[in-house]
Amino acid sequence: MIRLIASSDRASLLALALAALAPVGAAAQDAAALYAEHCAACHGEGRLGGQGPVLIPETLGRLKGERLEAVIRDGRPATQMPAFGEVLGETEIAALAAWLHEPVEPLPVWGMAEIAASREMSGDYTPAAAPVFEPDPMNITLVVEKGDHHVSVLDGDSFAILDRFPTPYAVHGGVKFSPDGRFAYIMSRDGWVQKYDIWSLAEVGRVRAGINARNIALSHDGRWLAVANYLPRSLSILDAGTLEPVRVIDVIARDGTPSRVSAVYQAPQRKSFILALKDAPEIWEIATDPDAGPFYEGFVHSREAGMVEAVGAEEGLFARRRILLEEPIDDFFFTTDYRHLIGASRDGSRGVVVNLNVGRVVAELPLPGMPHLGSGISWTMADGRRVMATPHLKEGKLTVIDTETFEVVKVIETLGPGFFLRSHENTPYLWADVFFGPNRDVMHVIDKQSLEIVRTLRPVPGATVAHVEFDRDGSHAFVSVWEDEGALIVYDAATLEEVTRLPMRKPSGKYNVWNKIRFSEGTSH
Ligand code: DHE
Repeated sequence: MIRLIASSDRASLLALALAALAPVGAAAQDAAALYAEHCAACHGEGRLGGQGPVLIPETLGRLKGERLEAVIRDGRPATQMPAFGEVLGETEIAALAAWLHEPVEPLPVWGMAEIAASREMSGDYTPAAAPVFEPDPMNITLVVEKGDHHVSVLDGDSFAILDRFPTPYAVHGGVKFSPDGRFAYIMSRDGWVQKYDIWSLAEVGRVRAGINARNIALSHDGRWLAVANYLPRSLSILDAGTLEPVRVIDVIARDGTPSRVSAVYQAPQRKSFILALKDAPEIWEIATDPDAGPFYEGFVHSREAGMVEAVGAEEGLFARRRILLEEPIDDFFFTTDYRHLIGASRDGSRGVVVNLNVGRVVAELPLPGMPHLGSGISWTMADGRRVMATPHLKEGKLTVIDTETFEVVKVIETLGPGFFLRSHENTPYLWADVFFGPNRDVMHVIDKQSLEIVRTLRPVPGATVAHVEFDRDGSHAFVSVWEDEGALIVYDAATLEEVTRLPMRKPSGKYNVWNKIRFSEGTSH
């Protein structure tokens, strides 16, 4: 579905565009003029998106140099991005690609007014009184198809697709569900948040909560939806019912440095959001409890063990608490009781354990090879020990950690670095993909007790397989063949035999309503 920036924002976007197009040399001028002529109509005058995606360094990421030039020259198949190879010469394409990686300055404003103006509620949406389908609404799994920016609604019993709807561009991070499992919230890297009614199989509406966003989290009571932003440096809080903005919190470190928010997490037992700051050695906790008491009353926990200093009188809903660290950490794994988190050190060599109650680092552990703690999952061993496992983005191994002592229990060697881990309380196995390198077409199945690989699946030789979700009772595992002409493969989770294969366009994350709202063991939250 095509979405255009609201007309009320055009004036400010034009101002931004003029700033972004400010001359910094002839090449830049030329590139800016080329952009205005050929790209602005779809990607916005200020490069902040429109019918096409945002084109700024933060969203382009690794798409740079020859890869970006190739997209401009050849277009993108199965999208509305045309090939400009016949209109622009090689020098012009190279200049344009280089210019797109220049930051937009000054940083765009995206506050309450801009968010509110972007909100679009679906005119034809009527909430159904009961699910409009027969199957169990708690056994629905949403499958994000990155290939053509859609979500498929999968019935976990019959494996039928009940609906397939368009999403904003470049959905990232976990889809979140209202506590009753009825509504789904889907976020794109361009900052759009889409609300979908599973009972009605219909979009409720969408709103742009940031310009470059990371992920979303729903409060413990389902009332507030927090959006972590890189651009601007803020946390946007929306009313989860209406999608109206209720608060934009500028994320400014104690020393005055504005910081990107790497991610926001729901901490249900704590009745709070936990924020990972990218550019500051701080963790923030934001209360989602209107009665948040002295715990939140504006205390800063200092680097010295356990000392606290009062800095204000923040209390009640959205009160903020800072935890000061020696260095920024992000990509958090939370223990089941939300008392501790493990974060990854910036150099990707260590895990840092923070006790959220006392607000300080209580342990460190060796985790070389860039642990991907956000994908960590936990379970209980036969001897009663509660453990967690994390993949590593740069090494072919999984590390299993005791979550009481924070000691390494075992390092499991795999056929390459993986991205995601998944399990379910009713299955004896955890499933670990290999996402990078020559063996990215395999999925390891590992026994949760012996910690040995019991099967290595290679369903489509040469095709990336990644990310697993289970149905409600854990009897089936859904695996993505992460390719443009990809598929969702359904496995019997006990026999590990293939049950069926559904063609899909680059399926990525999959989210089962029941497993997510019940915080199923084996799901990363
Ligand atoms: Fe993700 C979840 C961060 C790259 C696909 N990713 C998350 C979450 C974070 C995160 C903080 C947790 C969100 C939540 O649960 O709400 N991801 C990052 C990065 O920092 C990183 C490494 C670099 C970046 O560009 O942002 C990164 N992620 C990727 C990809 O390249 C992936 C494979 C493809 C994509 O869509 O961009 C990717 N990330 C995912 C998926 C989830 C996710 C599918 C949800 C997993 C789940 O099971 O909940």
